[in-house]
Amino acid sequence: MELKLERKLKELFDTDLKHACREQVYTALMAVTGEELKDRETFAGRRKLYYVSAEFLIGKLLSNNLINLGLFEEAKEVLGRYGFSLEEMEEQECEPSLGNGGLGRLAACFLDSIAALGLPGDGVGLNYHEGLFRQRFVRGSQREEKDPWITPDGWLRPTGVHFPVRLGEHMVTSTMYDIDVPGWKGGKNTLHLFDLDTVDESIITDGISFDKTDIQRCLTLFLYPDDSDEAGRLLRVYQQYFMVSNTAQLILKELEERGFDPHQLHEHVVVQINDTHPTMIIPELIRLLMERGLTMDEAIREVEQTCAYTNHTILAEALEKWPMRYLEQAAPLIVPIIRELDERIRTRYADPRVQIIDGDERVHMAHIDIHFGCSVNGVAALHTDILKKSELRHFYELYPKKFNNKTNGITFRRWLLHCNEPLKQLVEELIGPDFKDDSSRLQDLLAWRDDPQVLRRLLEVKQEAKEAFRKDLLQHQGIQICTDSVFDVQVKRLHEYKRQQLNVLYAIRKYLDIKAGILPKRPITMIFGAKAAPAYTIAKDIIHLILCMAKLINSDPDVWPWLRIVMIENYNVTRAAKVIPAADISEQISLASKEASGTGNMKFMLNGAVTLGTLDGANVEICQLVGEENIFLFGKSSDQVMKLYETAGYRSRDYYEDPEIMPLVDFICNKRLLAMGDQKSLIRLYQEIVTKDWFMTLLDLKEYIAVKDRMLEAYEDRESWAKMMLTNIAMSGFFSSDRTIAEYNRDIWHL
Ligand code: 26V
Repeated sequence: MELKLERKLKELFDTDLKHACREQVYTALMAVTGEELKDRETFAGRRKLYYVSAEFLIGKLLSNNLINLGLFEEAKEVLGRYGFSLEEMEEQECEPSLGNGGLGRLAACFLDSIAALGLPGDGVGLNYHEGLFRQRFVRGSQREEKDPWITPDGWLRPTGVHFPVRLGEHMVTSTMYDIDVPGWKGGKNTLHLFDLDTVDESIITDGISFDKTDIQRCLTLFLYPDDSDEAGRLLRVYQQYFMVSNTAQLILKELEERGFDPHQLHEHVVVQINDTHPTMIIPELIRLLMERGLTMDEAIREVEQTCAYTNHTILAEALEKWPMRYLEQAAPLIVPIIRELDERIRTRYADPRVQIIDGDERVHMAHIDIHFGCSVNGVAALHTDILKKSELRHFYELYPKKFNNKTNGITFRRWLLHCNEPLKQLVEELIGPDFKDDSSRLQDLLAWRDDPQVLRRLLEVKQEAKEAFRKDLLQHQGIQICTDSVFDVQVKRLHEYKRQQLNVLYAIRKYLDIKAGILPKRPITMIFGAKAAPAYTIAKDIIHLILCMAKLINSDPDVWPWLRIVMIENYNVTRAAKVIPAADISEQISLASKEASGTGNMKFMLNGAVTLGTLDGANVEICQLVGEENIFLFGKSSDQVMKLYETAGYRSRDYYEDPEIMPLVDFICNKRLLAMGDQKSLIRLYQEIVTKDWFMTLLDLKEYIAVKDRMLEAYEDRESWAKMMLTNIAMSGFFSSDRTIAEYNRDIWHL
């Protein structure tokens, strides 16, 4: 490594490690790492996977790549010897924000695990120039800014691959860019990101606004452009068709290059459709196979056995149903195919609930996937059960064998080995290095459950991570926090169903207690981090409330020594890797039945935080693994919640009128808060909770407060808390994405 860095510095800057500046060392390190990657062999096999996804939230790659190349320790050592640190190198790397949250991060973890297991599988998506958006807080509210990430010394490589794509009335030519995905023990795969050369950043005006009708100049500017208006929704369909037409052409090109016939597609190719965003790959592949001489029947048969679909949400508003006229405008070539597929389903099944095109000429994307794919999977046991018995039950009755569960996972390379060095070291010292290859070995830690010395060391490791996060927050936001306080963390996308508002109501409760002289045993630091979709008004109102509460508390010397609220600005993968190791309490408080899985919950568990959660998503499996004595549960069950929806049995006002609840909700419109913030926003949020509260915040509020208080109490018995931490870490092995991917391969991909 040292020699290679020296050579690179000489070649690029005519300098050496002794004299180079930080920027030069960074450039050289990136280049050397890139060359090591280039030399790696690509995985090959009889059948190849294409993981198609509108999002890949890959995060910064330098450390990740060094780890997978086996050069991490060496790089740290060499840099250290010359007065540099790997952290300061990482600081210089831009984070690509090519995802919203869980779904995109899952895709990135999966790529890592596919390569770790040595399976031939590439990711395919879009090369958004400005990512999602960069979040800034201005006068207590979220502002969106563009977030450019493409730099000349980055990981993105142009390829000579181009495809013609018919977008609406125009033919365009794509360019494919590649990012290497190294395996943990050698080999590599590729993430292919498609783009249009005509895309023009200069059309962005004021924040993230641009002319959404100028398709050739805006197509891949942003991820999920605001779909609150028609032009935004249409642009999304253009993006989706562009993504899948390129993917389909790439698949057939590579199939032919490998010497196979399009008639053999399913024997050599499998396509995993990540949520419904890539659904149009089904009609597009059928179309292209027919162009290559297959009959429609043959083409459908091939594609059916090639494509598999993952569902990531049961929220009705998130299940895509595109008006047929959007498809006619953006993707006219596949419209006749979709109509034909719809006809075939109509002749097979009379039930209107399983049709592809509904009475309003809307195309139900998930229905295409289910009828014309070979597998439908949910992402946690509870989620798959709900799909089977409720959301997709009419389909489950038709195709029981297609349905299967694949509980999500996370890559331990990033979410332990990289982000929590001290914990990694302690674990390795206790149980040896085997857990790095076989995460289930973490269970060996249980042997130390009753060892006071080990438990003390675990607490010290946590303290170290809290200290590191304190510094990070001070450096990035100028906010000071106290590491002797409890770190209570809720970081995830902002959505009403995730119920950040429930957490804020707890903060209000504590604030009122402290003002009344009832002090907590120990100071509490409540840490939030969340981006809200630009057009999601109530989500932005919740951010505003959090920021107003933070300000109110900060300006009140009665309160801030006991309670702090911090909101991480521009929460992303990089910030996640800093805050998760530092967390004591992991807030997983979605309304039961609504969070398909969650993956943050797994990252916290692995890093020794204790979960405060509802029995939702993968929390259910966390609870089964650690036992009820090592998790803090509250709230109505998913069955009870679904019953309430069915019978329209929840009225938030009934709960609001409870004398314990009313003052907390009313506080949102308290005079001091209104004077401090945006009245319209606070009143709107108050009204929403009192009159609607679609995600039933008030239903679980009292129990949440009681259980959280009990949890803070439990925190004071440091040794028994450390036992809970240890149990959580020890049992988290199941949530390695290596396990998840092995299951996908065993049951669906057969690579
Ligand atoms: C999408 C949309 C789009 C329109 C507005 C509202 C809305 C709400 C939610 C979504 C979710 C899209 C799918 C998604 O990101 N699902 C997440 O997937 C993760 C990986 O499987 C899983 O852990 C999360 O529980 C699930 O929410």
